[in-house]
Formats: sequence, C-alpha cells, structure tokens
Amino acid sequence: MLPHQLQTVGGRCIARARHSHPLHMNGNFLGFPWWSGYHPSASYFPLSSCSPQGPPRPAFPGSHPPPWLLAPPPWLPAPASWLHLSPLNMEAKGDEPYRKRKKSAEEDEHGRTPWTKRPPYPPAGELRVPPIHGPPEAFIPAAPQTEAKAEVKRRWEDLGHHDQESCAKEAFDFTVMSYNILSQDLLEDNASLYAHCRRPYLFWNYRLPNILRELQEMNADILCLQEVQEDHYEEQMKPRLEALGYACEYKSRTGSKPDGCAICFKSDKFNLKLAKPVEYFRRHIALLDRDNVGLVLMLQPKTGGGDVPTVCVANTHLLYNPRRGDIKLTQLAILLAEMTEVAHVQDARLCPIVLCGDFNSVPGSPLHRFIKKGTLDYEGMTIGKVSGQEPPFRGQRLLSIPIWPRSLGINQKCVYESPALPERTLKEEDKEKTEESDRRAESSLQHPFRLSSVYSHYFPDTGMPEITTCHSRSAITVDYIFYSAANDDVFRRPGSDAPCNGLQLLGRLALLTAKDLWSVNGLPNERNSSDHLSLLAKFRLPL
Ligand code: KL2
Repeated sequence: MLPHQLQTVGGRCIARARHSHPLHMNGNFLGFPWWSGYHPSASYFPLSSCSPQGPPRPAFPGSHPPPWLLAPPPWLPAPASWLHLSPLNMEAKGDEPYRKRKKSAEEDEHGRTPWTKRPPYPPAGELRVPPIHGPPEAFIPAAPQTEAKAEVKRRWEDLGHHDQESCAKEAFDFTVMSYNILSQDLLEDNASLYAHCRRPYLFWNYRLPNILRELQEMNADILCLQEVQEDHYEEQMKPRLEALGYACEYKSRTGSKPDGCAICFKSDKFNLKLAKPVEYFRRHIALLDRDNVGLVLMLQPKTGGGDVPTVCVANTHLLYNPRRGDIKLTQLAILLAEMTEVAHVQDARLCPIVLCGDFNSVPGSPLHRFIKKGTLDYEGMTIGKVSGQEPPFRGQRLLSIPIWPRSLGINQKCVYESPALPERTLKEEDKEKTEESDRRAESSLQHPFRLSSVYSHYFPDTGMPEITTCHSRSAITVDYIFYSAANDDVFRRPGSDAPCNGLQLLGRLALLTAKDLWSVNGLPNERNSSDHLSLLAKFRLPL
C-alpha cells in the first residue's frame, strides 16, 4: 500500500442531483441527542440521486415496492418523528433464531447445510429476489449525456510520530483492513435497503470485480472481511486472493445463512501459529440462538529475527438486531474469552491485539464503550440501548444480571472459568475475596484488554460523524479496528518506561461523512460495491 494514497468512492452521477438531495438541504439531520449517527426513515432516502431518468423509479421492477419507497410522501413529517423504524425491521431474516427454522436432512449439527449441498445459486449475475426481466446487461444504462464524474477521495492520514519511532531499534510495519463486503444473499434478503441504487450495480458479477480491485489496490497485509458468502469465497475470492499472495482462513456462520468471516494475510509477511473459529450459537442456551461468528488468528511476523511477538488478530460480525443488546454483549464476551485464551503470553502478559469487525453498534454506545474501556456497568440498562443503533423506546426489557447464564462457562470478566476448585482448596481469605469481587462484579462486565480505536469517529474540523455504512435506512459507524496501543502500561517491558510491545498507529485511510457518501448516491454505487466502506490502518510493532 502506498502512503498518502487516495482512494475514490462513487462513480458517475448527474451533477444536478448532487445538489438536490434532501440530505444536503436539511441542516438538522445530524446530532440527535441519543446518538451520534444518522438514521433517516426508509421513506426518504432510497431515491437515486443519480437516476438518469430524472424522476425516481422503482429499483426493482416487478417487485411492487410500497409507494413510500418510491418518493418522499408530501406528508413526510419532521425529522424527529422519522426515527422509529418499522417493527418489521426487528425480525431480520438474517437474525432468525435457530429454533424458528426447519431442519433439513442435509443440515449438520448446527442446522447448517454445507454450501456444496445447497441448491445452486442462479446463474452468475442474476438477482434472485426480486425477479429479473431480461438479461442483466440490458439494465446497464448508457452514461447519460449530462453525467459528471462524481468521486469522493479518501485521504491517507499519516499519523506516524517521530518520538514513537525511538522506542525500539527494530520494528515490523504492517497494514490491516476491515471490510464488510455485503453478501449477495443478504443484499437480496434486504432489498429495500438498496432501493436507492441503480440495479446493475447490485449484481454480484458487477460487484465482485470492484471488491477485488479495491482489495488489490489497498494491498493490506491482513484482510478482515465480513459477510463473505461461502460459495463466492471458495470459488472466486479465495483463488484470487491466494494469487495475490494471501493465505486465507474462513469461518462460516452457523445455521442457514451462507456467509461468514474471513481473515487473509500475506504469507510472505506472517506465519500462522493458530486459527480459532468462534461460534456464538449454543443449542442449550436460549440467549445464544443466533448464527453470528468470529475468527481469531495468531500471526507471527516473518522478520528473520528470533523472538518475535505474535499478534492476535480477531474478526467478527455481531448480531444486527438493534433491540438485542443482550445477545450482542454475550457474543462479544465469547469472542473476548476466546481471545484471552490464546493471547496470554509469558508472565501473564498479553500479546498485541487487533480486533476488527462489524459490531453493529455505534460509537459511544455501551457496547463500544465496553470494548474501549474494558468495563461496563449495566445495571438498569435496557437491552435496546446497548448498541445505540436506535433511539430508546418504552417497554424494553432491562439487561438481566448476569446477562448470560453461568452454564456458558464465561465469567463477568469475559474469561473462561476454570473448573470449580474443590471447596477445601480455597483458603478462607481467598473465599472472602472471591465473594466480595463476585458481588461487585454482579452488574459490571470487564475484559482484560486495553483497546484503542483506529478511527476517532468524528472529523475534528467539522465535528461531523465518520460513516462506515450507508444505505436507505442509515448512515452510521458500526465497523471498527481496535488495537492494543503501545503506550499502554500493559505492554510496557518490565523495568522500562519505553512504550514498547504494543502497536503504534502510523496511519489510516480517512472515512467519509454521510454528505460525502450521498453525493455519490450512497452505497453501494458504481465504484464501491458494498454498503460499507473499507477501514484501513497501518501499524508498527516494535521488536
Ligand atoms: O447492519 V449489517 O446489515 O452490519 O451491514 O449486519 C446485518 C445487516 C446483516 C447480517 O444480519 O444483514 C443486514 N434491516 C437491516 N439490515 C438487516 C436486516 C434488517 N432487518 N436484517 C439483516 N440485515
């Protein structure tokens, strides 16, 4: 990856539309008191600002989208009252609990059909839902006469400080990308989210080359990808990434959804020491009936030297459902417990961590604060408040104390409990200490990592939120790269004040505002083929 590189977002778009999008005219759309992002209701923003025909048209002819998807109704109320999404939205197909699904003979013990046994996908390039009338090519409109190039540049921000460089004589620099590439299956299941898009840009055969181009251009040493559809991965992405020098690990979701998380790393830069697929589904725990997954790798830099620290790289896509913060926190606890198991190095110290993914939680939300601070007091917190994706509403359950049952085997510090010691082996004094800390820990979660976020979530000059995902219903940050920062105590070498052994953030690819993204018709668009932006960071590991 070249430093100072510029990445472009968007494509061609008629100039008049760029200035007429309602988002640009509404100065009050940001900064709702409850949340830092922006959620228009579905009714207002799905219109293609780039439609060459002028007036908005249904994105999916033949699918009879409700009229409110086609145009902003004249009675559209003021922004404050748009905020409640339809309850329909809460029962996401992608989030469907295991017990609601029928089990077929082909399914494995997780109720999941191996992709090789699933009915074949329709011919490449075809959208399954809704039906297509004619070959996809017929829908690719010629560039309109008035079309102007509309691209938004993503700036590479150099954050390397000279004083950091004095920490160690030798260092290993590497780049990490986190990218939710939008699985075709989920795109088609949630088609109304993409009603603002020109149809041809939604075909997998159109999107794949764009995604691969972006991955190749960014040339990150480690890719943490989410929503990677298993058949696309096996048949198209993995071979291509291997040809680019990556070794690839994949964890598919449990249940019937055919996507998963992948971590790919440059095999000339890292040795794989360990790969740990992580499933959040537990058959006997009602709370854990969803199919989200994570993946943890231990990667050792290839430096030619001897005692090189191993880096723990974790990738996940947490549950979407905005109202089920209890499930999200428990899924996160499982991932953290798995990371703790492998990240402990000598002297009970932790190795450097990179934690990437789509956490379906906004900056400043309790879940996000928990990751960064390592502690969360959740007494009296409603389950819908955890992720901050939606405004609080009445009638919500409070998080139970504890959030997950003891049978999960993970304590409130997000660590797997060792099998209970026989009573007599615990000294009285230790017992008292344990009981006291149990009481204190009752409504508080902790985890052992100290994590910083690569991004600051707001642009310092304007105060506008950074956006990582943008479609008809929301423009918010839900994707993150967290890392253990070098100047943290936990990573200091014994007897040394030098801030070594953690990671130094040398640079990042700047995110964009909602306004930037809507000026190129939101996501996905002609050039950017996911509804998320990629996140890219450059780290230095002092050796
Ligand atoms: O928000 V996402 O998109 O991080 O990009 O994660 C989930 C959602 C993904 C996996 O479940 O599918 C999307 N409304 C909006 N988005 C949904 C819905 C829904 N009802 N269901 C699934 N997703």
